[in-house]
Amino acid sequence: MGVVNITPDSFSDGGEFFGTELAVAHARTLVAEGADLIDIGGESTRPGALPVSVDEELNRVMPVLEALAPLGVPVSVDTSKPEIMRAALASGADMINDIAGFRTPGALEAAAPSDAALCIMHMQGEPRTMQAAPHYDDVVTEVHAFLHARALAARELGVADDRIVIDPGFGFGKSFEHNLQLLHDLRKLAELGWPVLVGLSRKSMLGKITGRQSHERVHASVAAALLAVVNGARIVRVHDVRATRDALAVLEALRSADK
Ligand code: HH2
Repeated sequence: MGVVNITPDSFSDGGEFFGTELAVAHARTLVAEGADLIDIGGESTRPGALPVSVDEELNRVMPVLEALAPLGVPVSVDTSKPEIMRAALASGADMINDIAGFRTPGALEAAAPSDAALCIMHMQGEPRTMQAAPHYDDVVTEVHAFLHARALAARELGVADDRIVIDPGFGFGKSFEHNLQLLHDLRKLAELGWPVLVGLSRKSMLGKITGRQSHERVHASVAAALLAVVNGARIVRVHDVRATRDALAVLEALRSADK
């Protein structure tokens, strides 16, 4: 999954692809580099980010979604707002990626009556304050229970299992140790049975390990994506598609010798 942030303030690429033409060109590049799926988002979720209005988010996301339709690559829309979900689904979005796990009132009801996939992500707190003092008694057990409960809630509204994707939400209300524990025990989440998506690309956890700024975290991001897939992830949300693709090709070759 290649990331296209149509925002002026995203943590790793804020402003770089702000504006419809820049965003569409970047999406095309990511597809050419081997992305199977593009995730477009009009609101930054970085710690401390300020919310964006419905109109502003629609203005950012909808023209890009419409321009990407002829490309034939599945498009995911990263939003927590039911209004954006409805508009995106009416324009053919293939996935709704909700960092709030479809907890906003009306979100599940907006996304359920469609054929699209739902990516249910775990977050403790909300972006403005989530990194202030994240606390868990047992992060893996709590994230597991949350994802299970939200997936069952989606199922109750008629969402078939093959439309559900789950995501532990690296960096969303989690300390360095929480993130590391989740990556270590990712297999436990995969055992729930729904495909696991992870977003580790360029995140601060990798900055803490390597001491590098977000743009210099490509190698660490590729390593993290590879390890996540080894630990059971099925979809990796990344900024650096070409590098990640190459690393995953090596893993695939190794796995094909495993028979
Ligand atoms: N991470 C970010 C945004 N959306 N969605 C899912 N499902 N999983 C993630 O880990 C995830 C996500 C944050 O990264 P980015 O889009 O690069 O930055 P920003 O939120 O500042 O736009």
